[in-house]
Amino acid sequence: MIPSRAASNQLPRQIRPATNTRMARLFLGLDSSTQSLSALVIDYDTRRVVYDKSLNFDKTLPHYGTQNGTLRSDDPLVVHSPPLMWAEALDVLFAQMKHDGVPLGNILAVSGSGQQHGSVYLNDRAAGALTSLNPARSLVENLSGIFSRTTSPIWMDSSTSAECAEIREKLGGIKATAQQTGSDMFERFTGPQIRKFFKTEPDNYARTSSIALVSSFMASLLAGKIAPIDHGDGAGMNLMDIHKKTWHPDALKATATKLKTKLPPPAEPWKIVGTVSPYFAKKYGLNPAAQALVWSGDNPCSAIGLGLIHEGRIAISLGTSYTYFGRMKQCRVDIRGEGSVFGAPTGDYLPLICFTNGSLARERIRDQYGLNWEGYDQLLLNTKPGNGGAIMLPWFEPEIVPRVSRPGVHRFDFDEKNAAAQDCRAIVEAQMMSMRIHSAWMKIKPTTIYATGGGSVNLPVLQIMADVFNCPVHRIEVAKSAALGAALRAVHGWLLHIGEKPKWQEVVSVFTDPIPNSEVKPVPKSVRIYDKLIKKYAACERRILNAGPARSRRP
Ligand code: XUL
Repeated sequence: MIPSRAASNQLPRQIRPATNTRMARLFLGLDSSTQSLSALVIDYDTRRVVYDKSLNFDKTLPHYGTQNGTLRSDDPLVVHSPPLMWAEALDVLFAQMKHDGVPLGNILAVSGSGQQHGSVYLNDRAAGALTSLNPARSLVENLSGIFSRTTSPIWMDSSTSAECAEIREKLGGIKATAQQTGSDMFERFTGPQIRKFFKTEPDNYARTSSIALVSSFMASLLAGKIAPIDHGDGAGMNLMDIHKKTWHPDALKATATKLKTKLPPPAEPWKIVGTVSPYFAKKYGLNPAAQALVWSGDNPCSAIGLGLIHEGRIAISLGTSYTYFGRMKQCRVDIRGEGSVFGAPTGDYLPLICFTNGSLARERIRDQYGLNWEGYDQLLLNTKPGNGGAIMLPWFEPEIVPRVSRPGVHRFDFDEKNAAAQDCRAIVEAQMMSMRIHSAWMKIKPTTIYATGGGSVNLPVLQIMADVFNCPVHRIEVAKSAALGAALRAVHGWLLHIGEKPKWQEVVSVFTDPIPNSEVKPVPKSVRIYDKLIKKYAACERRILNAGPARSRRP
């Protein structure tokens, strides 16, 4: 059993620790991500993570031939995964939990998180197979012959530009598409992926009686019946009316024929699909009365796992790419089509923007000057906030936000003698100013920022973040934020189910507390400098974007 960081925290008074006389209230969160399947069990009363295990697809299930969980073809734009691998992983992980002595019989509810956008295509045998899963056979054997498409396109697939253009045009352009579905058409979103299947494999599309997302497919296995798609993940399809949270008739029509008959209804994120399938109870000893909730996407689940339950609390994840997301009470979409709005597990909205040039871009500069991260930070600290007016547009790779299809790094007003140090600072200042500019459509003034991901250990980066946003920044541990969020969603759904009125604040308490003493406060003088500099940054960006392929002062 692995105690979490939360375990060592002081327990708030209102939370009663489990005693020997009371059975622990355990909840299971699963996370079916691109590369792995994870399980996290939490003890709600003691606020402890009591079990935490991950299974890597490539290593554990090499017979599927995946690389980082994906199947590649000659076309680099096409990226699929085998859905049977996800099912087999579920068997392996439950067997592992049983072997590790996890008290599965005490689990009260299960929920999960799935990589967003990926789709699974089932034929008319699927519903019957799911209701009669035989514990004497493996899931793979039980599911044999239920797929109308053996592989699933996933979020990394970008082969649907033509389909995006076709659907967008029918919906009335970028602004209208975003206003209706929450996002402009994106290649990885499920609608354009379904359209491509409909166009290129019409017979197999016709044989498809049910289309699932990764999340709803996994929930269907757990519940032993076709599970609904929750509002969080449903919004990542370009098929759901983001306001009414029902399938959008025009989007369905623009995507493929008879699509409505193939989609389960969208459901609230706390919906209980049923008790868990007897398959898991008989085979692994899972509590037969445990409630199986709908699953959601990894970003909505992470929002809960990070404690983003107040509008104004923002998470900035500094990974390979950077993401900026939070909670939004009233739906506002990005009519320029850069950002997305998903449903949030709290019942309202989750606005999200994703930047390709995150750590990756900082690594380029670090390597260019032969530095390690300490050396990088030292050079950065040789310069002052505002960088003497030097501005960089760091588009080493094509960028999502703003949309930049032809990469290029653009520098303005650099001092040639101090270029290395200025580069180190310019890139971080650029990333933070760009986040501030391109999150303006959310109309949410950050009051607390939670910094996560590998890059969040760099204090100078967090200081620039605090100064640009004029907002305190805290570090938060998130190794398993999606699985934790799924477990907390299971708690919330179960409490509702037994007639309580759970408050999110209480559900996430302790589990999502920031790292103690990690607060970085904004420095007023620097805040004023960035308030001025951001106008210059925006002007530089406009100039380059309007000019097309750009000029740079220095290669
Ligand atoms: C979000 C997105 C990814 C996937 C995989 O739009 O494409 O974050 O959810 O993690």
